[in-house]
Amino acid sequence: MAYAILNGKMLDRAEAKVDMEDRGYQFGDGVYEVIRVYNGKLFTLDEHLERLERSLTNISIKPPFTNQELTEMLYQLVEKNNLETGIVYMQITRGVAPRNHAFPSGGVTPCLTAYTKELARPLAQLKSGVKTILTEDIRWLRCDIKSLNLLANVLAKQKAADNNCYEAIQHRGHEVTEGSSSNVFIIKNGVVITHPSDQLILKGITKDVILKQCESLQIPVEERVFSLDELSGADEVFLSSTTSEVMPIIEIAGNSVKDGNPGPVTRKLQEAFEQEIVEQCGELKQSI
Ligand code: PSZ
Repeated sequence: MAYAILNGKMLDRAEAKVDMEDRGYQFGDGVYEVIRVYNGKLFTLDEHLERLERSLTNISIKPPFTNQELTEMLYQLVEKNNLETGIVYMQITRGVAPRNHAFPSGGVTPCLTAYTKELARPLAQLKSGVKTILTEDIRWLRCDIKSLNLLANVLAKQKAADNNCYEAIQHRGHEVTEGSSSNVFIIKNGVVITHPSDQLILKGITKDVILKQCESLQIPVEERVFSLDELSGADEVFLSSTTSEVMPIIEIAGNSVKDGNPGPVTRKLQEAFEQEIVEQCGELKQSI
């Protein structure tokens, strides 16, 4: 049997039901996190819980549980579900109330749900690299909040899928922001360049791990806006996310990145990322 968490209680997944007037369902009025599990351990859990807290604060939802309580709950969930390699999905909405755009005046109890899913590392793609398309970034101006409102991201990802691509790289005019569910990095003359973590992108946990590793590997980093021209002229391009790790990009809108193979700096960062997984979660059965 699979288990899920609903408002602090461990339930049979099939029994864990939410009211149709939950504001997450009606307005997307909530935030979420996806956390990677390797060897039954939650990778960069503290960083995810800190970001969740920030997202909640930004939309004026008082955290219904402390990070300590969440840590205990999520570990119980992973153990109950015997999860080795996969993800934990967790969301918190403002709660259930009669439909009205403004926050419920009498107060409302936030609704926490969490479940797990088995998911292998995308090893074949981590080796080969992936293809991408370009699409205009039509999202709102608070992309730093990990909001449940993902309609623009969903449409962008579907456009990628329709073109047999792994990801859609978004841009505001000539400026590249991020993928539909990932951060984007380019490498030019040995320098790693990626969009600053401002309100136009999500401050990826994976991005931050990679930036720290660049520092220890003495790879120069420029966190600055870069253009579509810089993207197409890059030596190497990769994307990062909780499930995609350090994913080489070998094609953008039908044009190959350099010779169409993952480059040396990307490979070095993949290796460093695997080392970080091993340090936090123990030995991996397979590596890239
Ligand atoms: O399973 C999946 O496809 C996942 S798990 C996490 C993501 C996708 N994406 C997170 C994300 C995002 O949605 C946007 C718009 N930008 C960047 C990221 C990367 O964030 P981290 O590294 O925290 O997962």
